[in-house]
Amino acid sequence: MIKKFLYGIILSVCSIGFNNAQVKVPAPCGPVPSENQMRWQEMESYAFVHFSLNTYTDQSWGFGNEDVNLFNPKESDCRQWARICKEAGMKGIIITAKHHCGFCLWPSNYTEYSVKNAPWKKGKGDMVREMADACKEYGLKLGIYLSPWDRNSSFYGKPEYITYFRNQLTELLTNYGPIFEVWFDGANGGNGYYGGANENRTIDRTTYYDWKNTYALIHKLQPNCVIWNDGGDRGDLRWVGTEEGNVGETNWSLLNSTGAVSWNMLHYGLENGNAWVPAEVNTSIRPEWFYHPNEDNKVKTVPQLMDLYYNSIGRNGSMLLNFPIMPNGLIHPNDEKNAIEFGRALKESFAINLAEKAKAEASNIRGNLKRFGAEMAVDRKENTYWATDDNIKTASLIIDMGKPTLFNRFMVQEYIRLGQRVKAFTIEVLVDGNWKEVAKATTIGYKRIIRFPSVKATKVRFNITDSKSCPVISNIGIYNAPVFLNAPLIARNQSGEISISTDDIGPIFYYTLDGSEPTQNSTKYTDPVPTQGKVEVKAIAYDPASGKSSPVSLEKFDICRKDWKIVGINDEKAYSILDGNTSTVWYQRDGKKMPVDLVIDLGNEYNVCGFKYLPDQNKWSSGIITNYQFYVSADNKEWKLVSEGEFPNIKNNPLIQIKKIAPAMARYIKLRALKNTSGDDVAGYAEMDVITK
Ligand code: FUL
Repeated sequence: MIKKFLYGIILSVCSIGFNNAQVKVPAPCGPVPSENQMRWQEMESYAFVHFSLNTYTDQSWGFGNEDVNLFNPKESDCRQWARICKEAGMKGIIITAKHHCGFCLWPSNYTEYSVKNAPWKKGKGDMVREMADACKEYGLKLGIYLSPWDRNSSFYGKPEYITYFRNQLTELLTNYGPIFEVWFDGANGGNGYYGGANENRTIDRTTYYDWKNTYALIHKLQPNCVIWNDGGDRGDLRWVGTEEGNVGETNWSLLNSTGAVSWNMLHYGLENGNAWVPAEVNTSIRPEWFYHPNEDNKVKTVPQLMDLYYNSIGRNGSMLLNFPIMPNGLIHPNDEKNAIEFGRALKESFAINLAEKAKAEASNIRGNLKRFGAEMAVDRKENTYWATDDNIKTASLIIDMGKPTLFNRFMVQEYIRLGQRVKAFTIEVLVDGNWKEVAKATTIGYKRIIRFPSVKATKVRFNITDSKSCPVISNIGIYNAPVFLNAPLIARNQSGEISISTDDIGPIFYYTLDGSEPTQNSTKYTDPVPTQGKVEVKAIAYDPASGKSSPVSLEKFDICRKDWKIVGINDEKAYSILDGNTSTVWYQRDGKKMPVDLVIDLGNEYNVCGFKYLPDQNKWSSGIITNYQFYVSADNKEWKLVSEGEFPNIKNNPLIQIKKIAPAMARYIKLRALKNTSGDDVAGYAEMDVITK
């Protein structure tokens, strides 16, 4: 009997062993990343640098006729750029070798419009070479931005341009060592200098560039390079539909390999797409991409950069953060300071993984095998993972930290070499013997980081509540990250009252009106503050509970708009364009065809030297003006045209548009809308203001 029993045990152990040997790694689920995409995804964060003739003309898009003699960055030092990016934790730099104006930062053999004819280094300089050398020195990878749209080239719009473009691409991909990414901007505004033609040239974006053959050239010259292309044939990576610095919380790394891509697809990916096309989140450390002195106090603060990190890398995207270069050839000290502090804050946030020393157990383990066990998700190794049996689509993993522990971040990664699977999950924590849900989320992908208010708990339960196929989780982290307060928002309404606010819960505000730095000894903000005339407001948020202060916010307001009247409009709502609230918009849709005029009576005569126009912040609204004329008048009868042109890149980056004019005495101003982004006759305004002397 005993013999029989032992025999039975031996037999069943053997059969478990036999079954285990049969348990294979999970089959891939849907499309999977290529080796190039994998290498790129693991970089996580890298930089852009925007530098060109625009840097010298205070423009965002050059027309193509700007003088090459302007380019003379006397102190230029790509090593400074590389050092800052390295200290900010970045792994590479993409340089704007050629922006839309056509000026080349390298001495191209195919055009005269390049550094070779600029005074910089007596025409012997090569900024791409210096960038490549600096990247090498700092252990960073090099990427290339080459604008397909070229407003300088006489070839643009003709078949010859494609050869010109490929010749330039060949120079860049042959002479500067390994390139990790090429970036093809989709912008195409139409008009330009085009070798002196000064005309509008339109192309068919779907056929003109013949991307198929350009991609083949890239694959031949740089087989390890990934391609970003906005609007052309499907590249290896996708844009996320905004330049604000976030991708959807639900973010599938999939799209269809052909067909049109809607905004939703860009922002959220496509759950059942047939191609792996992961998201790259691109944004600038300042509102605009190129350097503009008036943005020196608009540099993203550490809390804003941390938000960017969580809204890009923390949502299964990569983070591409731009640094504008100043005319002297350096990154501004404000940008440097914030970027380096951001790097430190990141290190501090993720220094200690509380899950690492913890015990892990799972509700289901594939074939009950150790190599697919729960501990594989907390072993720090990239190539091991916790996986369940094939038919399992819901499962839990408990992490036991042994004692009550304080934390506020949960990080999870799927083993994406086998595809992206998880559709939904929750996080619960065990406090005083009770499970409490702290977060509910959707997709994971390469990396997902969830933020929640600090909680002290012994165990964390990660529940996968829906999955396309059996879950495969490679890594889990639990962290107690420092919390940063956001700099407050300062606004002034039409009657001149200053208000200070924040989205954070709890802080109080201190402010100054005399230019001094606000501290806890400054005036405490309680109610809107009445002001008159020009005023400079600085404010901080302060959290009494933690004793922490936010970075300083600074806003400079021009004359008070109290006496302003919108002329000839009987709609009271029109005054929302003067209310200081950037989210209220007024649309002029009175059936008139473009051009549409907005006339404002300033109430008194002023020496006007510019105007500001903030478009609707929703890029899909009609009414976002792209081409304008600006007039001034003393009597609302005789008008003088003082400025005209374009509001470049206003749809993708709906910034306040600031246009300076030669000072002119005026009581009335007129903004004439000539064209908008949607090609209809609506003119929309979130805010209007003037700059006076
Ligand atoms: C946009 C361009 O038009 C901007 O100037 C900038 O280069 C940004 C990265 O892409 O579409």
